[in-house]
Amino acid sequence: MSILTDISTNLQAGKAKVVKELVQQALDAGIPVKEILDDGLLSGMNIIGKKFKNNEVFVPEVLVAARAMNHGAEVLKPHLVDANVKAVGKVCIGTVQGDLHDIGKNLVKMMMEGKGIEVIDLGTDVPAEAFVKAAREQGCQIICLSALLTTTMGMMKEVVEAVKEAGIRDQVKIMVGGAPVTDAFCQQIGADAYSPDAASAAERAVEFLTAEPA
Ligand code: B1M
Repeated sequence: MSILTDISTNLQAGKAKVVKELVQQALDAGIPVKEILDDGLLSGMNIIGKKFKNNEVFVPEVLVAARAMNHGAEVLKPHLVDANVKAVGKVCIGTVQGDLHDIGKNLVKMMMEGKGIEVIDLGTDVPAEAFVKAAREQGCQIICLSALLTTTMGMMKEVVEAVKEAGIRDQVKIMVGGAPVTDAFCQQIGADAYSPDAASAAERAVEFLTAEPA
């Protein structure tokens, strides 16, 4: 069995400590970080997702798998940092109110930090006002929103509205992502950019932060 299959299998079994060790072994063996993430960690998470959908596993099993995923990703974190990165700006990120999924958000945060962006992580279940407060008080140039549920993605519109009401819409970009979110939805709610994955979200954020003022 390859080490990547091993990572996937142990992640599905929720063995966080073993997953951490295997990820380190994979790095030591020179396997590229993206391969470890895609073919080890995310592959395991996808299998758990399918089993969850088919009622073959339930919330407790998914929770321990998610914990193992986050532990494994932490080991990859230092390797996601580009060499010679300069500080490019400040972003606040969170999973919207009512939603507790944080794996995608954490990956976006890691990729952004790897590009020299300072990321204020507001966590999960974050109300619209908390995004506005963070943007105002901490001077975030971008608000990044994650949602994994069709029932919570509507909260993204509330954040856009709250930012408008606070009178700071022209100072802050709003980026959105998460499995049920689409580019059409992004446009419909008046956000600035949709990204399908963590790497493209980080690239888009850098584009916003380094753009010449209009
Ligand atoms: Co939940 N869950 N879950 N869950 N869960 C899903 C999302 C679901 C699709 C499973 C299913 O039924 N097939 C389903 C949603 C259905 C729907 O709304 N259409 C679902 C459900 C129903 C639920 C509960 C309601 C179940 C219940 O209690 N009956 C409940 C809701 C709790 C709540 O939030 N209020 C629930 C609970 C949970 C757990 C707590 C057990 C656990 C979360 C643990 C955690 O996150 N710490 C969990 C998990 C793990 C999943 C699945 C299995 C995996 C999600 C995940 O982490 N994927 C998921 C099934 C699936 O996706 N196949 C499922 C990996 C992650 C890397 O992908 O987050 O999409 P993702 O991130 C991607 C991109 O989307 C993008 O970058 C990432 C990778 O590059 N991205 C962004 C994400 N955020 C971004 C933000 C950006 C840009 C890009 O900003 C700019």
